[in-house]
Amino acid sequence: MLTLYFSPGACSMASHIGLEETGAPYEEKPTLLAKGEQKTEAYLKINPRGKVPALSVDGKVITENTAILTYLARRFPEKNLIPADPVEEARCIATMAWFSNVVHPSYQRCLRPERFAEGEAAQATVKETGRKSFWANCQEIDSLLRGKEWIMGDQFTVADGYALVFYGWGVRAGFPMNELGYYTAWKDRMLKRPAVRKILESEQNVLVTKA
Ligand SMILES: N[C@@H](CCC(=O)N[C@@H](CS)C(=O)NCC(=O)O)C(=O)O
Repeated sequence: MLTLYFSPGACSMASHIGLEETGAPYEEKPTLLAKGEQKTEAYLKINPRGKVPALSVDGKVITENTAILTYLARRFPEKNLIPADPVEEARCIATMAWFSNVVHPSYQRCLRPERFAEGEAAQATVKETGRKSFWANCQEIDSLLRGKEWIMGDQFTVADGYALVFYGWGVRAGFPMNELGYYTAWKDRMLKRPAVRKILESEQNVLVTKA
């Protein structure tokens, strides 16, 4: 049994989309960050770091989007959710690691500067540099998509669902995402995928709620 712990609007949407794209049955366990549910005793038994997503596979827990998505893609090879060629597979994992290690933290600095510095002035600087980095990262994603259908080229992969998280966050935080032509055209292709649309609607993501 696959059970996904996620919070609507959080980075866990990457794993939620990946799981839905496998077509496999799974159980959903919404764990609402706004209510602090990631810090409850029960959830800390699932992920002691108090973060979403977490995927339980017959009781064994996998954390980190990059690991969850790689696991799902390998478990359901018939869905072609990661390149079969080992070098291309590693490049796909590298892209997801960059999303996790660089892109996600840049957004966190815009949203939660108090986690990175004390005092109003220092936090304002963290926020401003976070905004600059996040925007530069979105521009880099835009160039990664130049001339391509999907992040890895012709093949849709689990990295695509991950990249959509940041597009939504950019819209939510008021960045001019529609200036990023390749990223925006790709986002429109993503919205045409039934599995993607289903998860965006179920999570009430800004990309489907904002006309
Ligand atoms: N690198 C991790 C990041 C996980 C993470 O930071 N999740 C955030 C939501 S976007 C979270 O659970 N935050 C709750 C908190 O920090 O209290 C991954 O990709 O899974």
